[in-house]
Amino acid sequence: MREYSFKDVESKWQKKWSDESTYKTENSVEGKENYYVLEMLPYPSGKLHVGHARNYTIGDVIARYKRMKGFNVLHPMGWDSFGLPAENAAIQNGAHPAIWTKSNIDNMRRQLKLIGLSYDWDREIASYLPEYYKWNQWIFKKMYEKGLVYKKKSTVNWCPDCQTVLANEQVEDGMCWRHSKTPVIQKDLEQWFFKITEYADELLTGHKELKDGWPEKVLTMQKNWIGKSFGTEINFTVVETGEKLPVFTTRIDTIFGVTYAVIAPEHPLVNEIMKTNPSIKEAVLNMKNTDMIERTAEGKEKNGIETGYYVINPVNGEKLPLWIGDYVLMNYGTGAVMAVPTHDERDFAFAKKYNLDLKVVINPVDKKTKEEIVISPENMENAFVGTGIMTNSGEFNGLSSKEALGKIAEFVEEKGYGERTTKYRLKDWGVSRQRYWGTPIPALYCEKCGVVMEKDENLPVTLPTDVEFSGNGNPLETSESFKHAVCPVCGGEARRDTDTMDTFVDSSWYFLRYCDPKNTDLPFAKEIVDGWTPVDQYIGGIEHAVMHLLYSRFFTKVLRDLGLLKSNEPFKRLLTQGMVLGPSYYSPKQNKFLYPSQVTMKGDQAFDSETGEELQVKIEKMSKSKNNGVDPEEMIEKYGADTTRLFIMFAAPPEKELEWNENGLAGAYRFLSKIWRMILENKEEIEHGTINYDNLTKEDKKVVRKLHQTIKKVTESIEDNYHFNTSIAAIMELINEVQEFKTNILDVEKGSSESKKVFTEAMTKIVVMLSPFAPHFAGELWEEMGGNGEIEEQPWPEHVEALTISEEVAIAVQVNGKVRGTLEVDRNISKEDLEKLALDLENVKKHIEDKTVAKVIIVPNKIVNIVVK
Ligand code: ANZ
Ligand code: ZN
Ligand code: ZN
Repeated sequence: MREYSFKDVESKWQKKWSDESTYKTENSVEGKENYYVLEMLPYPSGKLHVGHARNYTIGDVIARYKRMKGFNVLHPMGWDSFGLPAENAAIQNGAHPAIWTKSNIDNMRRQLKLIGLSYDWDREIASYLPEYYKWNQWIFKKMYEKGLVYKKKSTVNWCPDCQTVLANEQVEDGMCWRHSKTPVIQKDLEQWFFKITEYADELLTGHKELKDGWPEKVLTMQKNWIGKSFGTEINFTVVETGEKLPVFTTRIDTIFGVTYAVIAPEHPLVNEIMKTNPSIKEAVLNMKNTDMIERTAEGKEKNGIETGYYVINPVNGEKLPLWIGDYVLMNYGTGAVMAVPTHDERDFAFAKKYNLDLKVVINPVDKKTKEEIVISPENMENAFVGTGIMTNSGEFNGLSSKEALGKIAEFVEEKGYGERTTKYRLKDWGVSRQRYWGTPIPALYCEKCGVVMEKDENLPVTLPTDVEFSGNGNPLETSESFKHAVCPVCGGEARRDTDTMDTFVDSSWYFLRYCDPKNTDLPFAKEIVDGWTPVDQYIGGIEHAVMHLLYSRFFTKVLRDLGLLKSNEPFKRLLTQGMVLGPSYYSPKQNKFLYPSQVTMKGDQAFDSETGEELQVKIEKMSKSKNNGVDPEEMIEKYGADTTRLFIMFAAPPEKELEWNENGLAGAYRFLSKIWRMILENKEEIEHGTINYDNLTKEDKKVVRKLHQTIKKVTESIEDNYHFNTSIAAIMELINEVQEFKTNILDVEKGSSESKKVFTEAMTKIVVMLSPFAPHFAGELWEEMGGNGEIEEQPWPEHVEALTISEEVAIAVQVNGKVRGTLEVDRNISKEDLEKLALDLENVKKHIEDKTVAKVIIVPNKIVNIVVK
């Protein structure tokens, strides 16, 4: 017998798939429905990590399964290839970012092919290529013409090391996401923005369309991110200037309990106050330089500056002190807050710290007696944030606070003090980056014409090569050829914008480009994209819940409104795969993590092989910093791609965490080897042909039944949220049964032709069902068994319900409604025979001995009830 040599098998099939373009996809195929399965495209960092391998294998199994189910499947791959690391590499070693990027892509593409992923490589895209980013510029222009792109000065997060603006999401605990030791500072810059807020409401209501296909967790994260609040904007009056100070509150019911007001340090009023009260300048500057994330962190101590100014509460004319506070954000609401320390936690902490007044306006209600509990400020240890009965609130006293919320809002509107409004936490998307390795923004500045967009026929505005990567500032500004341009309107001299776009722009519509990747007239043709989108199944990490997944939804809606496509949503179903975990080995003495190769195991305990020191073992997310990652390529080298794929799919359902362990891999390898041997060692038992079900022995029937039960189970588990682990477990059970059949029947009795056909049928279906998981292996065995055509062309097996049912049924036998025995009988037994068998049971005989049988009632396949008198 030929041994299972995965290397030969895998390279053979990979070559064949490539030579024959096996996975090339047409945009439509007569009689087939389109199905689009997509994994989030990778950043070409250089090497695949195990998380990639898991993500893409899940997608590949789905793609292969759907093809066998008769769909015309689109399964593409590409590269999110703009961004900082390429530029940092350029700074370090002088090579142009394109060179670094291209060689990383080449290596990772080679690795993807080693996994045996069934991509249509003809549709590959890379965002760093002008033929791709041209369309970023084109879409930018279209959005500009629609008023969805604008420029404004704004305070931005700035990393002094990156010398660039960071998105809020790129700030982690006040530090740069790439420089964990560099505090982010605040800086005012002119920036381009996308008006995502114009779609805030639709991004929320659109969740209705997604609720069946997306994890609830992701929808909740988006909902919180968009942060829609209903409230009231009410005007206080600044005593010193007579000007209005609008504040936004969601708790207008507490308006009589306001004891001071707070504004953000960036509030325009602060500049005026500093003119008359310069002593606070330094404190204000300090406060402004603390970054936003830290300022608003929960539980963070609140800092304030007393202004010496006062405001008037419109509802009761009270004169209240005005403070500047770091817990108030300029870019939410109006940047000013009416503080009610008795009923708001943040205000309470602030008032306690600075000894400000407290006034209770809502009393709680006793849950049991339903009576009002009068609380007083002296006894409060926390703010009372619940609902209750109104007090100290003039004409609203005695109302429930819930009712008062509406009544006071009406009152405020009637009196003209303010209005009910809706606010969102979602901010417009700042897309300007002061970096080289991104899509140039197609804007120019002309002295005569102002801000103008480059002409369509001059797109793409390509990245120049006469640039210096010094590590300081924006390299684009060092290019003379780039900066000096011709005004597309007047033909005079113009200066090009040297900002590039946030790379999230690239990934906001790439899934549309795959549908029509070579289009040179448009980003994509509408009818082609409409034939594929929304993407039927999207797969990626939960870390993209808010940015990428929200931006893609925004882009889809914008492109729809531009008439470029039909869908409202980009991704019909979303699967967020779990993390891959592995053991980490920490040495307390050396204060570092050791590599598994440096560790010796004794039972469950781990020791440093060199020093003998006992190490701390922890199962945690694989990461470079913990030295606990596995290299997928090494695993493929050692066990083969099919084994690696099978292990990944078997070890956990896709959405759950997966614990890597080599024993599991070895087990998967043994499983495949067992099937290999069962087929190659028993070639003389292989007999294709139609099974005559009437001629089967009891043992034959048992195998047939198990086969059909397995087909059912495997298919149902896949259809139920892709629980591949359950599918594989079912196939393993079937293999054991077939193996028993082979040893006990085929080997011993030299089975009949019918038994051989049963064996062949079972092995054939096993190979077909394994093919999405272990495609090279299945292809090889299919060929060995002399299957017709290619395995990829085989339809997914369907079970026959009747064949899943056992022919023996257990029937309860009752006498006057009491169970007196059971019978194992053929399900097709006649009523007469069944009645005879029932009356013949020893225990039944005992109970009817001295009585007369009046009636025998038979419920087919369930019960025989003997009625006696
Ligand atoms: C008075 C009040 C009394 C409030 C009370 C709450 C409880 P959400 O629900 O997140 O929209 N607020 C308003 N603008 C703010 C800003 N720019 N920075 C920080 N806080 C701000 O939060 C709305 C509430 O957050 C508002 O309602 C306001 O405090 C505060 F018992 O007004 B409230
Ligand atoms: Zn940085
Ligand atoms: Zn001009």
